Amino acid sequence: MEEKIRTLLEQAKAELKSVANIQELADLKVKYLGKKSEFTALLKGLGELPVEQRPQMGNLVNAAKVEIEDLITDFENQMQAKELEEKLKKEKIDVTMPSNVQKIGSVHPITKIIDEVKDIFIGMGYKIADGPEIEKAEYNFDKLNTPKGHPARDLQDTFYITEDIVLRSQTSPVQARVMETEKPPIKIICPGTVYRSDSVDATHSPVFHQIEGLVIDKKVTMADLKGTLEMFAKKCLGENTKIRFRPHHFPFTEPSAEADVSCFVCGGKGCRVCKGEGWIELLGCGMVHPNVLRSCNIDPEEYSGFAFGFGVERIAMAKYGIDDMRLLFENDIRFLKQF
Ligand code: 2U9
Repeated sequence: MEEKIRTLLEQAKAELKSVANIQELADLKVKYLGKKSEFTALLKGLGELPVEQRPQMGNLVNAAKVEIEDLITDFENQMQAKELEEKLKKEKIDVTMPSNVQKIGSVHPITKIIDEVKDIFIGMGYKIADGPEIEKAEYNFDKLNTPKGHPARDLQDTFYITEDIVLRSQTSPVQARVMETEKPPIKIICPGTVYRSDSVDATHSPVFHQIEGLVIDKKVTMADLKGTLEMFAKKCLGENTKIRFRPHHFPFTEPSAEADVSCFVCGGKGCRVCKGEGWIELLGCGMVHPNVLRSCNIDPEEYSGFAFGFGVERIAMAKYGIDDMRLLFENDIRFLKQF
């Protein structure tokens, strides 16, 4: 029996050497250590031996089984380590490979101008106000001293949804709403999209963007308006920028003015951007009309204020040298990626 145990052990060791994969190893384990293995048969046959030989033979069989089990376990560990190593080698990432370039968008020039203007006015203590684009005619016109019959209300110029509801033609209704709900002092700017029934060409679009500002407090004067807009022009277009005011008319301000800035390309000498003028029209402005204050429940005897407004597209076109407004709305990536 001793001989048989030794032979089985040697046989198992020899077979183990030629095992090629985990499955073959599992088969080997069943063959030598399983219920139907020769070792199990030997253990079962111990009862046929003389009583005094039984413990010794039992020990020999069990020792052989433990030896085979240990060898199999070692072999199993080695195989698993080898497999892992091969897997890692196969899955190795080449960090020097060029990556797939992610296309990252850029900020639209209109948004850039709006962000810059917001920053400048926030720096001067203003708040940003927002309001509906579908607006009551009452807020778009009546409260802004533009009663029924006024030429600015022409059906040809504004998109009417009903007789009383319009797509706002300016962001001024936002200011009217703030005046109604908040007590002065008020210092706000209102950037937003506005709509006018214009045909598309190089300088017009039925959808465009405006930024309007409003300051209401006690003793606000035209000097505050001029100082504020001069400061804004210098911060927006450069410290050497000059500003001039020309009388104008708006229904919601009195007196009203248009403001021009010295050309920020040629400094005032005359060039292609300013069309040889040396000046570029920047915005409209004025002292808020007493009728507007009254219609928004603010007493014009106690409070006064100034307002201003400009079209963002016009500023973007001048600043970036864009000669056709349509480029700002076509979303052509070749145009947009320049900003
Ligand atoms: C309230 C009272 C007064 C806002 C103002 C302008 C002058 C102005 C236009 C310039 C070109 C807009 O883009 S544009 O068409 N705007 O000239 N806007 S004063 O005045 C207000 C606003 C709100 C309650």
